[in-house]
Amino acid sequence: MLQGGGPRESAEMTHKMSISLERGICCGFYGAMTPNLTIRGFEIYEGFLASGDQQTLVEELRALTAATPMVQPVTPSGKKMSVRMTSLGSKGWITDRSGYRYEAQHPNGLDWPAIPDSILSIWRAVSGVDRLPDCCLMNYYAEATRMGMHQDKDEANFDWPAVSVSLGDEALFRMGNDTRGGKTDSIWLRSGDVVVMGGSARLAYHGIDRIKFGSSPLLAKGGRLNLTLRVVD
Ligand code: MD3
Ligand code: FE
Repeated sequence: MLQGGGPRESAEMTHKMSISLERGICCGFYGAMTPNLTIRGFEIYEGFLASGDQQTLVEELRALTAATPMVQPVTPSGKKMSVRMTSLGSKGWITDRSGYRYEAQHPNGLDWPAIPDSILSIWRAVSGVDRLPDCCLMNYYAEATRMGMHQDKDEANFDWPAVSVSLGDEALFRMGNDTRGGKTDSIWLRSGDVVVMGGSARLAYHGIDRIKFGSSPLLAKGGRLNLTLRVVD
């Protein structure tokens, strides 16, 4: 365990207000756009989004996904996942009895909503690449939701990084190796933290062991919302 539950004042000094979501541009930016923690190639920007920007983003996402709601996916083997998911962008990640894949429509037949500029601004600020993501997968963790260790390999080119945004309750994020098993490191991700998975981290096994339900006031019903931005093809 590399980080516990203590305050992260230095992180907040470095990154809070690093982006204004309302204006969609970088401003009020106190330091270099560099992660304040790097573990196994995972670049962690603690406290990247200020709490007002987190609230704005959650409200925007609630409105955007009203017609393409979270669904509880089923694995190809028929097991219900505990996480609930929906997507934004030209492609969304889904799983059902037919397999894991990206699709252009929600299971209800509607196109996924476009990824808003507020989210693309986060990608522009930290990804280090010019191309924009095709998919923003939204994962919702209610109490007792977890995500087992896995790799993300349904995308065409693993040279592109992926970017994750944590909103709401704290989550214990476990980072492993490019093959299953072996030693791992874990960190508590908090609301407003951003993680960039590029290079060796892009194909590393990772998962969410548990959340601290009720630890954040951001989501009215509690729980955690994670956004992952991906280049699909
Ligand atoms: C994306 N989500 O959606 S985000 C997932 O917190 C996923 O909901 C976790 O793992 C969550 O696939 C972790 C961080 C993460 C880490 C490695 C990745 C996202 C990634 C590698 C490739 C693509
Ligand atoms: Fe993943």
